[in-house]
Amino acid sequence: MANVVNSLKLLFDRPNEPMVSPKGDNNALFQVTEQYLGEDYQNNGIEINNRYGDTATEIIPLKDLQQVPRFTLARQLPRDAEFSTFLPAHQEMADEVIDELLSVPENQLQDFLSTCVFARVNLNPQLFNYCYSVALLHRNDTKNVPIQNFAETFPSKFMDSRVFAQAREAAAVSSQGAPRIPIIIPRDFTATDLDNEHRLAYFREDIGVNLHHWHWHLVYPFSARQRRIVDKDRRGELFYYMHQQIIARYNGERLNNSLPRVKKFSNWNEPIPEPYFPKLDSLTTSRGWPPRQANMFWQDLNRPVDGLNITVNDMRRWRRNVEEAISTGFAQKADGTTQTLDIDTLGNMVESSILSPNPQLYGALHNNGHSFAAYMHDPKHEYLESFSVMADEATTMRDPFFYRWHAFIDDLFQTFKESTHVRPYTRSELENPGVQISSVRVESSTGDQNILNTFWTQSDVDLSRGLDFSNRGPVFARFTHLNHRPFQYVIDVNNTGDARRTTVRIFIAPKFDERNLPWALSDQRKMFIEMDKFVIPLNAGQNTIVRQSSESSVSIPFEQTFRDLSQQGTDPRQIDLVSFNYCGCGWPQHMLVPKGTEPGAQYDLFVMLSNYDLDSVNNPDGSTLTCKEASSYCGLKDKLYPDRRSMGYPFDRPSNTAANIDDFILPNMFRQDITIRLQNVTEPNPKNAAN
Ligand code: CUO
Repeated sequence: MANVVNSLKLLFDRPNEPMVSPKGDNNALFQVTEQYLGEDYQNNGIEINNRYGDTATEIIPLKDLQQVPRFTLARQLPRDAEFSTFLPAHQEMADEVIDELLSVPENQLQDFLSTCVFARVNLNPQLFNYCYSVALLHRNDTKNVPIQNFAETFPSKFMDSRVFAQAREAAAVSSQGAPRIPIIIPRDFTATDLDNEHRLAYFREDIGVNLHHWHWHLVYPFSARQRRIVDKDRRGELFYYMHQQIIARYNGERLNNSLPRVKKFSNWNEPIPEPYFPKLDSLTTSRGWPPRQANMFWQDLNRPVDGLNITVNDMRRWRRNVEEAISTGFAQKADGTTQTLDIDTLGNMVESSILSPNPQLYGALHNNGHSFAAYMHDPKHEYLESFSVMADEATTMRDPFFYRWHAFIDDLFQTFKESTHVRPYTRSELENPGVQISSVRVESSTGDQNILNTFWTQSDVDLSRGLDFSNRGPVFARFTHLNHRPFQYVIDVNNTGDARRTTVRIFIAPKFDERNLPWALSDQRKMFIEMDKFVIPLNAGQNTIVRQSSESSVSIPFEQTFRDLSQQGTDPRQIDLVSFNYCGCGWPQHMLVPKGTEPGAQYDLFVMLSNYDLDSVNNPDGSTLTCKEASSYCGLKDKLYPDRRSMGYPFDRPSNTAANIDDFILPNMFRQDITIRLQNVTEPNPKNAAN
C-alpha cells in the first residue's frame, strides 16, 4: 500500500515528460508495456524504458488493464494545448476523465495506479493533472496521497518566464557539483509604478494567493458526472463568501496603496482601461500567455474548439434573469416550478455549477465572464491563440480585471443580501446574554500593543519537479512576498451565566474610506475581512482568551503553502495529508495581515463572542476535525460547514438599526482601534533551503 502511494505521488513529477523515463528524485521507473506507450513511443518506447531500467533504483510494475478507458472526448485536447475548466469543451473532457478515475473500485489501488498512468500517457498534461488531483481528493482510498504543490508542478504559471532558462542552467551546473544559487525573481517584473494598478502586484501575483485560489476550485469543482463531487454542504454560499473575502481584502489593500475600491465591471459595452502583461510562458504550449492592451472590449465568442459560442447579449439575458430572481426572491426551475432563492442557490446559479436550478435560464454568468475576459484578443479563434490568464484558476488572480469582474459578481450577491428577501439580524440573533467583553488587544511579537507589523520576506520555491527535460536536483527560485510579525489576540470576558461554549469571531476593516472619512456601516460591512473564528469554552466569571495569529481558521501555515514534499517524510511536524489535500485551499498565512502603510494605517478590530446555541452544527463524529486550520474558506471534508450562521456573519447583511460600527456593538462585541504598519525591509526566510 505504502508503495502504491509513493508511486501515485510520482505521477505529479515532471508533467510533460513521457512515462518511459524515470520519475522522482530517486529515479524510479514505471515498467511500461505496450498498453502504456501512447502515440509518441509506439515504436521504441519499450526499448527506451528497458534502457533506463539499468540505472533505476526502483521498478514499478503496472497491471494490464482489463477495461481500457477510451477517453473519447479528452483525447481531443492536444498535448501541447492549455487547459481550462472554464471552457465548456474542456470541462466535458475533465468530467469524462474524472468519472473514469473514480469508477475504479475503491481499494484496488494497483488498478487505480495503472489507470492513472494510462491517462497520463494519453492525455494533455494539464488536463491529466487537474483530473488526477480531483480524483485523489474525492476517493477514500487515496486520502494519503498528497496533492503536489501546483507551483512546483507547473511553475511557469506562477513566475516570470525568464526564470526557466536560468533554472535549466542552474540544474545543469549543479549536477556537476556547483553550489546551488537561488534564482532571484524581482518583486516588480510585470510593470512599473507608472501603472497605478501595479501597486497591487504584490497581492495579485503572490504565489500563495494564486495557489489558494487554484486549490479552492480543485476542492469545489462546479461540474462532474457524479453529483456528489459537486454537491457539498453550502458550496454555492462558499463560492460567494470566499470570493467576497478576496474582494474585501483587495479593496483594503487598494486603500493602503492610495487607490479607491475596485470598480465593478458592469457596463459590458465599455472598454477595459486596465491592461495586463503577465510575462508568463507556458511550458506546455511553449508560448507566452496573451497580454491585454488597455481599452479592449468584450466581444462575442465563437470558438468551436473550446465549445464556446456565446454573445454578449446572451450574457445580458442571463444577467436579467438572475437579477429578476434576486428581485423576486424566487428561482424558476427547469420543470416550470419555482423555488425560494437563498444565498447557496444563488451562488450555484451565478457561478454556475451543475446545482444551478436552471442552467438554461440563468446561464453561467460568472464562468463565461472569465471566458469573455480571456479571449478579447482572439474571440473567433482566427489567430489560433489560447486564452489569457483570466481563464486559468491558477493565474486569474494576477489580472486586475479579475477583481473588476468579481466585484460585479459580488454585487449580485450583495444586492440579494440587501433585498427584502434577507431579513436583517434581530438583536437576539446578535447578542449573547451574560457575555460581556471588557477589553481586546493585540500583542505583537515585537512588543507593540495594538500595532500589527508587516514587512517583506524572500522565500524559496523548488522548481525541479516542474522543470521537465532538465537535470535532477533542487533548483530554487527566490521570490519576495508580504509577511507580518506574529501576534496574539487577548480578549477579556466576563460571563455572568453558567459555563458554556462560545464562537469567537475576529474581523478587521480599514477605519476610513478612500476620502479618509469614517464609514457608514452599510459600506464598511463589506470591507471586514475575517481573521479568525474558533469555538472555546467560557467559565463562569472572568475569562481571558489568548489566541495566536498562526492559529487562524482562514489561513494555512507557510510550510503548507510552500511545502517541500520530499522533506516531509522525516519532518516530525509533518502535517496530516488528509488535511492538506482538502484544507490546502486556505488563505496563505503570510498574506493574513494587509500591507498597511509605513506611517501606519488605521483599522477597526472587531471581536464578537456569539451564542453557541445558534452557531453549532450537528456533525456526525465531532472528534476529528480535519482542516482545523482553514475551515472558514475550505469547509470540512465530508462534513457540514462548521458554523450554522450565514457565512460572513454578522457582516453579511445590512443592519436596520446601526448607522456605523459603534452603533452596532453589543456587550458581547468589542471594537478596538489598531494600526497596521509596514516596515519597508526585506528579510530572508530563515527556512530557505538554499543560501
Ligand atoms: Cu474563483 Cu472567478 O471564481 O475565479
